[in-house]
Amino acid sequence: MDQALVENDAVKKVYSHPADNTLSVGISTDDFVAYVNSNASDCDVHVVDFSVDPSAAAPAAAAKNQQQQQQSSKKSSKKQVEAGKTLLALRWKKEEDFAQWYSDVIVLSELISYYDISGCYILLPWSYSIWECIQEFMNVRIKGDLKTKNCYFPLFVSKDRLEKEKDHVEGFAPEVAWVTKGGTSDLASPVAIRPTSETIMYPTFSNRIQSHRDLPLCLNQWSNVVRWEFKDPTPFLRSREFLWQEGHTAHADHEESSKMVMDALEMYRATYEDLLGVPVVPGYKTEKEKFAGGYRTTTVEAYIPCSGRAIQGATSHDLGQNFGKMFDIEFQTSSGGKETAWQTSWGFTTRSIGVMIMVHGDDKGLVLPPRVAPVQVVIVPIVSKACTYQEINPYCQEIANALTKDGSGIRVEVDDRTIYNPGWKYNHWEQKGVPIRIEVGPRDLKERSARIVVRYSGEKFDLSFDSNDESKFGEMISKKLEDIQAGLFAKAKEVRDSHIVQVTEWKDFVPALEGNNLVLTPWCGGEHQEWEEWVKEKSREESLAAKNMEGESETTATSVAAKTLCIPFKQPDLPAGSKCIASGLEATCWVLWGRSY
Ligand code: 87F
Repeated sequence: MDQALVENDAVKKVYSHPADNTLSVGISTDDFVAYVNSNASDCDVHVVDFSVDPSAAAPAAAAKNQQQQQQSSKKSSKKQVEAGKTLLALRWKKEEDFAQWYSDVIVLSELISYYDISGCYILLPWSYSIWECIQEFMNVRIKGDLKTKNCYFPLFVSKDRLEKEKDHVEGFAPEVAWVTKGGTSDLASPVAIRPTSETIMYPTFSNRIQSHRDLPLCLNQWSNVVRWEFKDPTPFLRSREFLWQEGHTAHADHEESSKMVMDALEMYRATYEDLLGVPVVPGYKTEKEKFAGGYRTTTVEAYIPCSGRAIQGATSHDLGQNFGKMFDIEFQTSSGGKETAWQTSWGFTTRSIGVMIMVHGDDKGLVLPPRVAPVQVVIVPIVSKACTYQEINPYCQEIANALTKDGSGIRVEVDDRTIYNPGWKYNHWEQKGVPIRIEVGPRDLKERSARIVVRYSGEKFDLSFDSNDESKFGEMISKKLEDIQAGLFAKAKEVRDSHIVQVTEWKDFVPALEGNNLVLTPWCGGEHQEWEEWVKEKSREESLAAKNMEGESETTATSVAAKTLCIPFKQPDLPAGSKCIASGLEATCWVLWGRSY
């Protein structure tokens, strides 16, 4: 709590949102402090004087972030930063308290700033640049392989339109945000803010598609969407507004639309694995977990080692003709008949950035795969009395030029700021996850060499910089960046693979979950949705017992219960006579289960 609030008599009340953010309670500062410190709450008030200047060595942003972190910390913590002290390092180890570690990382690395509306976050340039890398990577494929064009539809959707496809919207209705006023006057009919764009786009599909010659119609939009979640928000993973791309396509037959579904999913696999270095399991959603408006849903599922949880990375839907029938998307076939178009939709969001942070980050902060790092190489001059900036900077610039020339495309920054010392800069760029640091000191200047430090492995080595053959230095660094990219993926994949276990008897199921694993089991398949529910309940019960817990809160975003993640495309051999883990019926495939986000 800000000391100014406690001391200033003019502040009569503080406002808080106990339990539910639809209500605010105003009470006197004294009563508030007394309440929080009492046994009625499980935390205590820590008073911080925000007016004290941060120490000279610290960047102003870090001091500000410190305040925001304290505001955002949910738990009572032994690790509060003392008044006036600046946060220079993460307060939490990843294994020690994963949630606190994540909050520290995203703020210290300057990815996120907090905002005064719950569930909404500011994407600072560092995270927005990552999103731009993702956009670049995907746009090449969207426009190329998928032959899909970018476009933009309006943010607002009328009530009539939104509710046109009743079945599809029904389950989602509580999350729709509405605009009810323009200035002070009530709108004659409120308009919704898009939670997804099927109902916004499909009337256009209906108008534009008349003949088989108008097909396929393949549109993509990059936009924001709003889903008014009531579960606890987490930056990137679950926010009320987020950024995404949504692809919507219409085709003349099911074969073509099915191919589009798979091609879009392959793009998502590539974005996770080849760009973000995050291994995923591609597969089909079960009937219970699929998008209700469609015919079949495919997904890529990622694994977060520290929490042992799975997370849906992206989805690609085979919509069949369901929406086509609702929205009259009909075309004249080449033989003169009428047919309803076959559609697909697919989406990928800024959640992917959160997954990447959680998978690669370490106790020093963010670890970025080179292909998405806004800065891939940072050059830090080491100055001293004997060797000044004037002497060393031209050499640093020479190295930077060698790395960027001939369109080699390496993203390099020379940190020649004079207000920070080298140690501060090492720390700063490590927190921000820059893959390679090049340290340049007096000895390097003399010997025309440089010290290379690799962020993810800590590896250090010297590399000589031959001005007659600068390209060699550039090639070595390019090669190293590729090795880092591959190394990060291999490391994540090894961890992920070691946490997928096969279980064939129920008694081993919850113990496997408790070991932070995803669980592959034989399963009786599509017609038996009730058994999925059974596993959910039974696993919740047994997990709570294993953890000595009584129950789960309604608003918690994560549950101890397991659900199906997908039926992986890549199926292990299923021995004849295998029985479903839940029903005991004949198994038809392996299904992947896990606790999830
Ligand atoms: C929330 C409110 C209203 C998800 C919602 O997955 C509607 C919806 O339709 C809704 N949350 N969905 C499903 C979205 C389906 C689909 N849309 C295009 C995607 C990928 C991109």
